[in-house]
Amino acid sequence: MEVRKVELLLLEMKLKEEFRTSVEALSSRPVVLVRVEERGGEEGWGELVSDWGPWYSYETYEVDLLVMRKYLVPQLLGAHLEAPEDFHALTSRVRGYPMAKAALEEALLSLYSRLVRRPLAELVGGRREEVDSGVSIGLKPTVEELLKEVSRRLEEGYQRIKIKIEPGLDVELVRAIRSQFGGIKLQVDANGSYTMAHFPTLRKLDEYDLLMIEQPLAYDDLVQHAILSRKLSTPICLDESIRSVQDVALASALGAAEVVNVKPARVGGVLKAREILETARALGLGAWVGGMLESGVGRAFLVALASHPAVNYPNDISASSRYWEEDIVEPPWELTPRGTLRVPRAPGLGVEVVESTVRKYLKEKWSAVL
Ligand code: OSB
Ligand code: MG
Repeated sequence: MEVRKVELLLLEMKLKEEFRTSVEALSSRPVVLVRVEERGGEEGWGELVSDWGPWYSYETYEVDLLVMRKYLVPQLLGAHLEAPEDFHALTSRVRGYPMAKAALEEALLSLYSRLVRRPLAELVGGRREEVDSGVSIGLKPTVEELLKEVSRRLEEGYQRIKIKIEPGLDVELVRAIRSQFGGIKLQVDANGSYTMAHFPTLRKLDEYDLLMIEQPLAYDDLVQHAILSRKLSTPICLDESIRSVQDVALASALGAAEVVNVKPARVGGVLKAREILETARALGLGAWVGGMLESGVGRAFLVALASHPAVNYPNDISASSRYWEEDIVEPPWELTPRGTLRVPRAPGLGVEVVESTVRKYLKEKWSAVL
């Protein structure tokens, strides 16, 4: 496969509801779509998920656009790739910027899927026909609002609830949810906002039979997670701390986590994410696929990846309607009555990008042609 043209489309997509975490409050997302076109005219799509600012990761959409245009796209244009895997060797001189690489790798992967007429899921070792859908709920102004949202999501059929927490907004929320909704599948995500000084609070959370506590401590501190893990019975899940296969091996050796949240964007692509899933399984760690509030384009890759047999918890992959009034793909991603999303069998994304909707949200566009 040889890419002749790369287009980068900057969209701004308004979220239905503000999404607040311990690191930011987000009301819209910068969505950069990558469209690659091959010699024969076949196309592929990917999505850049980096944020307005360097809050969750050091990457931002503006910096990533620069890195893509100046360093990654010029290496890709005209290069002969046997398979999407070759993209990683081709760009290995570029250190870091996993989200920028993931966006381009996804576009190549969906292009390749169309060229060889095999579904995306199959290309990443997926086996399932449906993936288990959970929902991630942001911090709310009041406990009542949180309970209303949990109730609505359970009615919609989501299999498990994840809530964001931060110091001061934690035990009370979990206690309220447990008393109103009983033994539902429930987990919390702190986005690294606690330290061991908060141990008494974390110890209290340990009493609520949570599926896991996600990224309680700083992203760059595996040792403290290992210490915490030995003191709690609730499994520790790592998100921000895991950027590579080596990080999973280290976390496992230290006993810093029992579970990993695997996000293609955070680890440099869907193929990298697959390696991490397989490493986690080999080391006896649990795993599931996390999200970055993807549009319908990025969601296709999450769904494909979550069909991998190493996934053994519900995923942060919700339906289009949880995020957007109008998604940019047709059909939108919809929840089945079983609380799952169906894994498409059609090659490419498995859904169509709706150009007229893309145009509505479009702010800027760049293209590079060979
Ligand atoms: O920490 O998992 C996270 C969204 C943006 C950045 C970080 C996180 C999240 C989510 C949302 O929790 C998951 C989703 O529904 O896409
Ligand atoms: Mg997280």
